[in-house]
Amino acid sequence: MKQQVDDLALFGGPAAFLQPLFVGRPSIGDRSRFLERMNWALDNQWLTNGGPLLREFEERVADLAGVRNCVATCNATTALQLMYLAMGLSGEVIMPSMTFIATAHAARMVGLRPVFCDIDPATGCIDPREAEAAVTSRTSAVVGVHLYGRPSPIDELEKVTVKHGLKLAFDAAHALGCTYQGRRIGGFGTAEVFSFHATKVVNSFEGGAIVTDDDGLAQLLRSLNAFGTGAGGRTERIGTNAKMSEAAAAMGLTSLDAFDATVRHNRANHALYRSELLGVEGVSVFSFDEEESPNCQYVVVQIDEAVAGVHRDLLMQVLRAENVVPQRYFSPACHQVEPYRSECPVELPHTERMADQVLVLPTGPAVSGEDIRRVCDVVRCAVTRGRQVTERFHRRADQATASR
Ligand code: T4K
Repeated sequence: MKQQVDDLALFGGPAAFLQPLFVGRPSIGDRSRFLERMNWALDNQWLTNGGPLLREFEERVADLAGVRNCVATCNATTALQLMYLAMGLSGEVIMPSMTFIATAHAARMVGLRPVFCDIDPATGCIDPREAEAAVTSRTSAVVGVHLYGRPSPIDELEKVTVKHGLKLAFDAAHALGCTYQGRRIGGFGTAEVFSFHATKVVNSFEGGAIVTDDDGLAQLLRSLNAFGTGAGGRTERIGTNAKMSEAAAAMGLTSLDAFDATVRHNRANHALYRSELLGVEGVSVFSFDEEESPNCQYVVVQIDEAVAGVHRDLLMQVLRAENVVPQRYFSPACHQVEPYRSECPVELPHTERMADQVLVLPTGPAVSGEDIRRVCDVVRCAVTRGRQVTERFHRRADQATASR
């Protein structure tokens, strides 16, 4: 137990963990099943270009998302680019700034201008009123992000986009298996994009997918995904190569096999973090509606320095000294980094506050209840003695400067 500031590793105490405890350890599933699938691909010498493993992966993702079509890609960033292109977007696209930079960069990569709007501070997701206020004659679409798996306010966004004749799509990178009002994420807007990066709840090493109920759009996406090839194998348009390989699909299928168990584990981890940090003033744990099948792949806390006496960045240093490796998803927010900061300066107070406070703590199949108790022990010690930690840290830094 960390009782005093002296017990913290940052100030000379023993580290809580011998090995680093990471956010985003991959959910690998049954390794022997993965190797079986790989052996099968090698035995049959079919490694990419729409092989059987890829097709099975696409079918299972479509089922999980409750949609007719899934087009798997080499990663979600490229999937976003293809989705934007296939939707025929132009000019400006309104999106939240509280997201991974890929949501915005993918738009820029295909010649669109991301226009950032503020979030609802209660949910972290795009605020539909702010989205509507950002509409101009150049706007072609609104892109919502289901932040950490919490669904965007889809109904309200639909109203805004219908009213202004805009398209609607979602970056659902975090939201595999989650629902909105009981309906599975994947079938909203024109299309949605999942990520299967190594750090996601289902991983295919690197991977992504666009899911949609629009069969024509899916056909166009398949073509864009493979050099602009049409159904007869002829080149019909400009396209790229963003295909998912059989090796990636083998990993994706194996990770999907483990999906239910991973989510059960994540939910238990999330509940434990909540109970361990309950009543620690200045720390709030981002919650999920249990009725909406949250995958709980991220445990997100917000540190209110005014109450805790310690800033999120210093708490992060405290944790790192203990061999805990948290992440600041998403700080800085998109509008706070180049090129957007210079090109389209904008103030988004709720986003900026959240970006200043947010910290993602380790979870996933590799993180046990005992690990979580130890992480929370450090957080409790550092936050309940927040002012002391801050003073001590600055005093030490001043002494180091003076002795130079
Ligand atoms: N939209 C949204 C809303 C997203 O969050 C993302 C990606 C995208 C779109 C684009 O999806 P992809 O194009 O990537 O499919 C990570 C991921 O690279 C990125 O996929 C993810 N979001 C983002 C939130 O996080 P980093 O820069 O934090 O990754 P890295 O390498 O620092 O790893 C994070 C932690 O995971 C580390 O503490 C170590 C651990 N880790 C990582 C890898 C790669 C492992 O334990 N094993 C591993 O193999 O971006």
